[in-house]
Parts: sequence; C-alpha cells; structure tokens
Amino acid sequence: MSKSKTDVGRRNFLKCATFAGAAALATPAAAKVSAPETRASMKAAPPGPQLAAVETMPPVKDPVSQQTSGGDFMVDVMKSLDIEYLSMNCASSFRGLHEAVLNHGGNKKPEILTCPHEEIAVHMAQGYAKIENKPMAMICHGVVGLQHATMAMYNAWCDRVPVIVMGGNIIEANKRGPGAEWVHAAIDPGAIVRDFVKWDDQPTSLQHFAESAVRAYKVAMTPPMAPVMLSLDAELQENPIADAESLRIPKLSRFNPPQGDAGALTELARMLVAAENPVIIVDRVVRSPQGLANMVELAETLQCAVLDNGGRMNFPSRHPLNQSYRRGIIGQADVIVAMEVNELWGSLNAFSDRIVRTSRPSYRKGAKIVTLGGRDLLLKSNYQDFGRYQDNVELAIAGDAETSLPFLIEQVKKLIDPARKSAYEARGKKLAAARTAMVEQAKSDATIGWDASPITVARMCAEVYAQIKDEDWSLVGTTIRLSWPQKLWDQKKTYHWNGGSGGAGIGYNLPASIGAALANKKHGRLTVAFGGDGDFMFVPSALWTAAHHKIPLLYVIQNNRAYHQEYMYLQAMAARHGRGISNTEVGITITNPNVDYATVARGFGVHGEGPITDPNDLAPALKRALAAVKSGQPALVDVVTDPR
Ligand SMILES: Cc1ncc(C[n+]2csc(CCOP(=O)(O)OP(=O)(O)O)c2C)c(N)n1
Ligand SMILES: [Mg+2]
Repeated sequence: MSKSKTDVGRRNFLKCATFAGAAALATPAAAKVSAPETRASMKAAPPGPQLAAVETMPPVKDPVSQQTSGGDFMVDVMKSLDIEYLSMNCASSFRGLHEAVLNHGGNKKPEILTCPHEEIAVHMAQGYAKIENKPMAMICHGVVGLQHATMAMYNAWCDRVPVIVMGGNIIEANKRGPGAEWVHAAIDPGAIVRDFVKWDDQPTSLQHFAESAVRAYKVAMTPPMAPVMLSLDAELQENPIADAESLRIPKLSRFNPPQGDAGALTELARMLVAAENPVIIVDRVVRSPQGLANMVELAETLQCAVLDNGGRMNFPSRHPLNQSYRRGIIGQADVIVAMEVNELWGSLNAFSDRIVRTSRPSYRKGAKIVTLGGRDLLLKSNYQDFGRYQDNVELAIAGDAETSLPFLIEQVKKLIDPARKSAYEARGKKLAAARTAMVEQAKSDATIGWDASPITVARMCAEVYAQIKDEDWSLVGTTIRLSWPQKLWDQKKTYHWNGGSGGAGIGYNLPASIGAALANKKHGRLTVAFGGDGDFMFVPSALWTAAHHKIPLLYVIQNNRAYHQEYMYLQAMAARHGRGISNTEVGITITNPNVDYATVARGFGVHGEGPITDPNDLAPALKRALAAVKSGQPALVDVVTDPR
C-alpha cells in the first residue's frame, strides 16, 4: 500500500466508525501539517547514549499497514472537550498521541505548544486557565517529565486552577524497550503528584481513557478547582483501535458549582446587616464579569470595606470601598467575612520572624469571623498550603463564594431598613475619604526618587501604565512586592489582573504570563506583565515558545540584580546574629556578570530593550516594545530598578 493511500485510509477510519455521543462532534480535521517520516524511511540512528531506547530488531510488520491508533481516539476525546491547546516537551512515551494530534487532529483543538521545559508547559496552562476560565492540557514524558512538571502543578494546586496534566508511561514490563523506557516508566506515575492534584488515573483501555478524560475535566472544573493527572500507556496510544464500534465518548454533563447552605448564608446576611463595621476579605472569588458585578453590589449594599488579597481580580481597584491597602481596618471590624481565602490565619494575624517568630491577632477580641469558600472541601495532608488553624471562626460556610453571592445579596437586601441605609451611607463616606487619603499618599510616595537611577519601581509602573492605559489591557504578572498597579492603576475588568503563582514557587511569572497572553490573544487584548530577574532566570527559554507561537506580550523585567526578597532575610539574619551585613551578597545577587536580558530575549527571537538605567529612556523603549507587541510579537524590556 502506498503511503498516501494508507494515510487516507487511516484518517478516514474514525470518521466512519459509529461512535456515539461527543465523538460525533469530533470530525477529524484534514491533516494540514506535513506527516513525519515513516519508520521505514528513517535512517537508523547511531547508537546513542546508553539510556536512549533504540530498536535493535526490524519491526515484525510493516507499520504503514496500521490504519488507526488509540491516539486518534484520544484526540477525538480532547476535541469533544473543546481543549484548545496541548503544551508539551516532546517525548517517545507519548509519540503515539503526538502523531495523532498532528495527523488525525490536524493540530487543532488541541494545537501543540512547544515548550522547552515541563514547568513552562504547566505554568502556561495555569496562566491560560485564569483568563479563559477553562483548562488546557499539557503532556509530559514518563517519570522525568512529570518530575519537571511538579512544582508548577503545585503552584496551580495552591492557586485553585484547573490544568489537565497527562504523562506517557509504558505499563507492561514485557513491552518496554531497554534503557529509557525502563528508567522512565513507573507502576504508579501519579504517586509523585497525588498530594497536589484533585484526581488522577491510569486508564488501561480506550473506553477507560474516554471516561476518565471527561471525568478529569469535570472534576478539575468543579469548584474548588484544581489540576488533575492522567497517565497514558504508550501501547494504548500507539496500537490500532481493536473495537471501534464499541467505543463511546461520554457526554460532559453540565455542572453547577456548590452554593453555600441557604440557612447559613441567611445567618451571615443577618450578621452583616447588623454589624457596625463589617469587613469582607476576598482572595480567589471572582471568575466572571457577573461575579465582579455581584461583589460590587454586595459591598455597595452594605457600604462596607473590601480587602482584596489579589488572588484574582475580585474588586475594582478604584472603588471607594476598596480598602486593600488599609489593613489596619481589620482591627476595627466587628464582623469579618473571608471569601475563598486559602490561608485565613495569615490574613487575620500579624507575624514577624525577624528576631524570634512572634504573632498577634490583627482582629479585635470578640469580632465575629465567618468563612465562605471551598477551602474545607479540598485539602490534603502532606503539603501545608492550608495554613495555621484559625481560632474563633463563628461560622464556616462550605460553598463556592461566587456562586453564593446572589443569594447572599438577596438576603442582605431583604433585611435592610431605611434607618440602616442612612447609617451605611455615612460609613461608606468615611471609607471613601480614607481611601482617597491612601491614594494621595501612594501618589506622593510614588514620586520619591522619580528621576533616580537605578529606576524606582513606582516610576517603572507609572511609565508602563502611561503607555497602556488607553488600550484594552490585561495585567497578568507582577513581582511579589510590586503593589503599585493595585494601588494606582484603574483595574475594573476581570482580566485586568489574574493573580499570582499560588504556591510562591519562583519560575511562574514568565510562562504563566505567556499562557495568559495566549488566551488574551483571541480577544484582541494587550497583555502586559512584570517579572523579577530571579524569576526569569528559572525559565528564560519560555521566551522561545512565545516567539515561536507568535504570542504577543509586553514583559517588563524588574531587574534589581538580586533575589532581593531573600537578600532582606539574609541581612536580617546577619544583623540578628551580630555579624554585620558585609557578606550577604553571596548567593543572593545576580551580578558578576550582569545578565543582559534584552540580548537573551533577542537570542530567543523576541524583541528586546535595555538594560534601561535612565528613567527618561523608559518611555521611548516601551513605545518601541509595544509596536512589536502590536505587530503580534512578544517583547521584553529590561528595567534596572532599585530594590523596593
Ligand atoms: C522555586 C523557588 N526557589 C526559591 C524560592 C525562594 N525565593 C523567594 S523570593 C525569591 C527571589 C526572587 O527573585 P526575583 O524574582 O528577582 O524577585 P525579587 O525578590 O528580586 O523582587 C526566591 C529565590 C522560591 N520561592 N521558589
Ligand atoms: Mg530580583
């Protein structure tokens, strides 16, 4: 059989098969990518390193006689779930699926994103999901690829983000080739990530795969959301489909996030309405424009303070009730409601580790504390991302906060009488005035050292905002201590901010920003992110992925030439031990040599500007970079900043 005939035969096979359910939607797209060489036409590779798996015998049968592969069916399942992208670093353990995505699926839904590191692939999916509100998939190579993926999966877990992680494996020992196929196989690959995924499975048949993939999607997307993991047997991907007629892709059910108990929400409404100074703390509440509008409606109805911890874009930054940078207000509250706050204790207590580790409550004695969210519905034992147990919680309502808002608002409105309304108005006015004072102070603080070199972080942020504020912008990353955009930018849409890493694992910012930019691209938004130099150094090759896939993004490096957060800790340690701080640059600064990030960027095919040391050079550099971004390219601007 000639190659072309075989291709047609094979690619039409599934079209003709009588799959029920969603398979009917998944008509294989015409293969537009060039087909890889068949094994027969390949030249034998010279013996490689001892771990490479090499065939030492000719294939028993001519492989071109195979007309279907399990991978084709797996692609149909992914199409039925409308999965847009599959990020990966290529590998033999999923060569069957990889080939099927290209030649059966036409490299569309999912489209492959080539990533130089599995951590990049997962973080891209994390950033994407927080803009697009749905998961994309990543796949990694056996145990080694999964080992690289783990920290990013942990970040996504802590950040409550759905990511569909898949990994290749060869289950049957008698089928594994010598070398890599043994050292990269495991009997239970999911074991390494089971503490920070919501669910995992290793399907042993194609029908099992279909059911588990649809279940994985549903489980990941049902709040509290989290990553899931599927281990895919290589044989299952590569072998012909034996029983096409019996295969079925299950329908993805509509799923409803859990609303908190009506009685408990009514009780909360009563507490809020009766309170003198209620405070609402929000972290990962808002996913949709309606959710944002509901948050505003609740706060305005009560004229109460909102503290946004910034895990998502929960509340407009310029709203008069936004008191996020007035944390002292917790001490005045008689009712505190924490919504989707993963680590409550950290929000309600002041902590210092500089001399000895000490803490004290920030809330006043007798304050009623209520939680609303999914924290108690999803936690595991080993990793301690849930934080210290918070004493004095009066009522813990298990349920999705965004979903619970409409009912809570309704109950609050029912209870408010005219006398209360006027008291609320007075309260709101006071809060607005205090907020204006905070903003004026921030504006004045921002001018300190305005013309200094290295450039102040406040000036850097102001210059960037001046360039983007009239665009449909989306800020998708900042360094840990960079609060100027939250204080001074006009953030009012869900995509004006998408939160941080979740697990504070460094190496998140660049690839997650690229993933978010990918999601923003089809909406025509201008994506901008700031990232630390230390963060960048973990995953610089993510820039190549952005260039290769033409993902427009303005990435500004806040280059303080140090792992500065750790610098401060080390200096505090040396001071505490009375040994002076002269030695504390070792292991902390990123100098000698200084990294030329713009040149690094250009090396990866990305527009590069900098290093910028004179603040007056910033605006022209940003303009040039933005011109590149608007032409559809990523651009990097290296800004040498002071440490603040
Ligand atoms: C994977 C990982 N390694 C190390 C750390 C410890 N750490 C916390 S902040 C930080 C410095 C990050 O440097 P940079 O991105 O330049 O930000 P800066 O502190 O300079 O503002 C490091 C190394 C971490 N959080 N995660
Ligand atoms: Mg730094």
